Amino acid sequence: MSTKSNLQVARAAYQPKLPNALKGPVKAVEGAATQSVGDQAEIKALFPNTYGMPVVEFVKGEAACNDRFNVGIILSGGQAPGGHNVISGLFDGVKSINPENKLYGFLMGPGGLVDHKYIEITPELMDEYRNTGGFDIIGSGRTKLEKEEQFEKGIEILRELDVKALVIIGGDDSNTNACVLAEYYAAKNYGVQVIGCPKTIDGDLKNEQIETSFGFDTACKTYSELIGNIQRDCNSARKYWHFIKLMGRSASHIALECALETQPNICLVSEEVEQKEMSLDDVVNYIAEIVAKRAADGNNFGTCLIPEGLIEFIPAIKKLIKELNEVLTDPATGESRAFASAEEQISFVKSNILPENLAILESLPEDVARQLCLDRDPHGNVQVSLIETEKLLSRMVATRLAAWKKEGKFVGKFSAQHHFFGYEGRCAAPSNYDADYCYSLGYNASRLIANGKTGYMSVISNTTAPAAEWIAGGVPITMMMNMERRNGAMKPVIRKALVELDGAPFKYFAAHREEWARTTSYIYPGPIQYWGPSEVCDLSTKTLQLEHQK
Ligand code: FBP
Repeated sequence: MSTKSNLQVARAAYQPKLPNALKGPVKAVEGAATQSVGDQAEIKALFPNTYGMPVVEFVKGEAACNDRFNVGIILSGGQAPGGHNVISGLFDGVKSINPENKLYGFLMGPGGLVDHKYIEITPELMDEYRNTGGFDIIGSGRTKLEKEEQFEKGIEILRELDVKALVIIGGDDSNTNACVLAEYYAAKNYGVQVIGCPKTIDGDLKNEQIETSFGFDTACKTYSELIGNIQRDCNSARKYWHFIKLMGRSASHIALECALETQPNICLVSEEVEQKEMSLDDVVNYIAEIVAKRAADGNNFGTCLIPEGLIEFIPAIKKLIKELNEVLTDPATGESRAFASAEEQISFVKSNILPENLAILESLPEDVARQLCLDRDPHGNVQVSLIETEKLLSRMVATRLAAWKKEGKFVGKFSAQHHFFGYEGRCAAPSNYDADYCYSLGYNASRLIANGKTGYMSVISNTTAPAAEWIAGGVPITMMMNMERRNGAMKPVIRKALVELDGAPFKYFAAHREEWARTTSYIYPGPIQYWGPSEVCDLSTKTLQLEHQK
């Protein structure tokens, strides 16, 4: 019996599309010197060897080299569909330069580099993983690569393996660290290049140069299929309100994209909640009013999408989290303080925060307050995926509606179901878009390496056009940086892209949401398709389409 499904076997044979510019030998065309998006003087001083480098575009031309070299690769942070295709693109790219070239994968994230845990990615191993979801070929991890001793441990193994370049596949934090590593190796003249690759389902690693992070497309399509299925069920039984929390960390890109794809009755957008300075109470009122209006029309059912980071954007809670982050950091080391137990940590927090923040903390349901006080991820982020906002909101809406019922303001029934979609989509088999985009990102990284670049992010743009017309090149990571306060200190970081309220995707949503709230105008997108008409199989996200229409 085969260990693979027929779909897996057929999908393994898919040859991802490459931009024409990357087919055959390429030459690098360099633009003018660049600047960081903010705090130019500080970023320049911190990155003297990698600041100001030009944007690079590849066009057909003479190959830069056909040298023998080895490359290392690291998968960093949360899984995102298409990671294996970045690796296969890189693998095929380095082999096309010289078949003797080798690719090493460091195991379980950046920690594999520091601990010298790696495997060689052989042709047989690579073929097992082409066009599959997941990061399991080498595993991923959240170890933060930021200390000199880690960089020094890294160079030991990179030298031992004769590695010319390291490719780090990660989100904004991991690419920030990739840039710090590139600068360190350049300053020390270690001769190892570092290239970043934009990954995250959250969609928040994007800017003027990066159209989208990989994995966002497949993850949103997977969640939208599930939301569509729920909406069919909901519209069939007409008895439940479904509260659906969607991953995405701070940014609401995933929730917004899913709303554009499925037209739910409600979708909250954290960035708008912050801009309108809404309290938790205001958010509850907003939902309860829509539930009441639908009930008045005889519709005691609906769907409500909730971005995972919502709680962090309610201004009073944001202020509280800011203070919590400072209090939980040891100013002497810049590291998180260590506590013997969760209880000790909570009591330390309570006795060290401002009275107004303590009042907010104590007004929150106990489970939410507890989660806010406890552990951060290694980059200092609140672990929002652990906060059950969907249950919190539906509980509060139920209480509000019960009060309104007594006043005669609510005449219907309210019964809720809860869902959290996150892990369901992070390892989905990549859509054609992500399969092609990721393969191109990896292949393109091999060209950046061959051209001697370091401190660059692999970038593929114009991706709403057919793949043949995509533009390939590299952008200096320093160009995306500014200074931000993290864990109590100012740090150089890649600016996180939140939903822009004057951007085309949000404006489209805002123009239609009242209609979607009242009338039931659900869309049922169905599963991702790999074969069939191009308008079904090769579509990018609605977010990207709307952004490109402007
Ligand atoms: P990255 O930013 O590392 O890509 O991770 C994204 C994400 O899926 C978030 O949406 C989510 O909040 C977080 O990872 C969950 O982290 P973990 O996998 O550690 O539970």
